[in-house]
Amino acid sequence: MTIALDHILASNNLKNAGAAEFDVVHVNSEFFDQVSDHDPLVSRFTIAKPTVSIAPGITPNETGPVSGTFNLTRTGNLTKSLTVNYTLAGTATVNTDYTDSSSGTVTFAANSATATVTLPVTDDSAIDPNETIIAAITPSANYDIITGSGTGQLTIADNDSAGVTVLITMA
Ligand SMILES: [Ca+2]
Ligand SMILES: [Ca+2]
Ligand SMILES: [Ca+2]
Repeated sequence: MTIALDHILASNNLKNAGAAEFDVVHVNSEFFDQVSDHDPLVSRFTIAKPTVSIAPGITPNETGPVSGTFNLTRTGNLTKSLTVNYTLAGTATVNTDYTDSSSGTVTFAANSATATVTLPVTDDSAIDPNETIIAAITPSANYDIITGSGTGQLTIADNDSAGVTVLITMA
């Protein structure tokens, strides 16, 4: 019996992404001991989806003003860019107390494990302490959200007070 060796070439990224199997499909089963490159070959790769998570970064502050940030992290194959959508909620009002410079979409650059959402704050004159911004990653077929790490919360530091400002001018 002659055995011809068949090869499937796969990159390490693909091979290491999950369980890899290689089989010869014996359609020529009447030749029960035939194993040659005339047989169809099948390769099976189980590709794990990347995981993403979000966490609060810089605390937003009306004084400055200082933009708030959320830091996103991903694991898995980093070689391609990955776009993640998110929603914003909380007691602060978007486009009033802050703006969303990313418009609900943030992209991990190729070969980058982190991405940042930046939310510029409005230094208004309203007394609105402890207003919150809650960002939540939107589920997608392109990634898995790490359980318990799909949302993050920031609190805007206010700089307006109910106190009366008295200006004393010395004669
Ligand atoms: Ca405000
Ligand atoms: Ca203010
Ligand atoms: Ca304010």
